[in-house]
Amino acid sequence: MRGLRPPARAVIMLVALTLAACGGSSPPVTPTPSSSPRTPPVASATATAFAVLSARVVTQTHDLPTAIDWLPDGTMLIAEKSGQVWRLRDGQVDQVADVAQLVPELDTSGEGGLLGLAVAPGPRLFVSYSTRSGGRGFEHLARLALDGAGRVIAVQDLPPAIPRPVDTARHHHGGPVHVRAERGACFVYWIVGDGGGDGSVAQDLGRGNGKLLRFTCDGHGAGRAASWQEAVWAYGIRNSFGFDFCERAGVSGIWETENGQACCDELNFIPDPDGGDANLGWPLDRDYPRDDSGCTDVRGPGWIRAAWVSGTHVGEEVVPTGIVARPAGGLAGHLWAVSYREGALLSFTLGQGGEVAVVKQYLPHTCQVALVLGPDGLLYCSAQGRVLQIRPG
Ligand SMILES: [Ca+2]
Repeated sequence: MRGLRPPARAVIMLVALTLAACGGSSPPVTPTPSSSPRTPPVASATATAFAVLSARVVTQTHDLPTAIDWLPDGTMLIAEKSGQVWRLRDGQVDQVADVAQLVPELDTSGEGGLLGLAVAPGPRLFVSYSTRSGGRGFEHLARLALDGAGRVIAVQDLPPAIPRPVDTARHHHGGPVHVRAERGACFVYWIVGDGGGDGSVAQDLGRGNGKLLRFTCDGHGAGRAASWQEAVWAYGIRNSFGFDFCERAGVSGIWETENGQACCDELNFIPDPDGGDANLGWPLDRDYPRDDSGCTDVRGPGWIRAAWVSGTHVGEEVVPTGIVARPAGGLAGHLWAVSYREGALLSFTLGQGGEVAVVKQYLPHTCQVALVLGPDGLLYCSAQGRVLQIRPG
């Protein structure tokens, strides 16, 4: 993540938002980039209704929460960059794990640390984290073993750790983790960043870096070999802090936020039919052609074209992190993502063809990294030292 600049404070604001369908029910609108150097492109609104949006602090935390999920009984689990995992139940917070104690090699420098958390049926808990040992850096996807009280007693790696291509790199780690049920089977998805350097590993199918990986929940790559090499779902990824499952124009798939390079942050959609062989372009798309209308995505043979690309110049990046693509109730009708740079929520409204028609920014200085859909249908985001609930009204 570039430009680590925490939002100055949590601000509870009232905002207006438009309502439309996630799959796209609004008429297509041509995006009109903003001239502001720190505002994402904004098009004329196609509002069909308005509501009020507000944020409230759900709980204070010790560090930066990187991931939030819920147990089947409604208990909220919060993973912090420092390695601690907390549960919030009936207003009480207690610690269920300190991964830094269980894994002394945990590397929390730069963008590293405990980075992903997802709950699968069982319940089974999956996490991702980064380590450093012997001067080398690694990315891990692991399952947490629990005792009878629900506390973590061991961290069990699933695939072998993925070595970082640049051992001195402190960024582009891996990354967000989510679980999806598919035809009654459980799959865990994990994004691993390119690990720094020239990004060439993202196009190398023999390396785990720069990939979206898909495993069965027992740790097998797409039901085949128990290795990350057999688990590549998408490649050509640079540095992602968020993805979610939804549809676009009637096709199921995965929405993903991507950082950079430079101003050209991306919102990508990976159609499920392309899974296993989806190329998001990095680093071949390093040099976007740019003009006054913004960054124009280039499309190489077989690449998936970005659904949206941010600004024209360095400084116009939004640094996207968490994303929710399937909100319900008053929040439905948009994709929601966090801009780390602004600490703000971004709403993406799709046109009938699934194109990004409207982008708006809400609640500046509020959210930083995680953004998830709660069991109550509301959004939850994280910022340094807190978890917030976002609701209409
Ligand atoms: Ca790309």
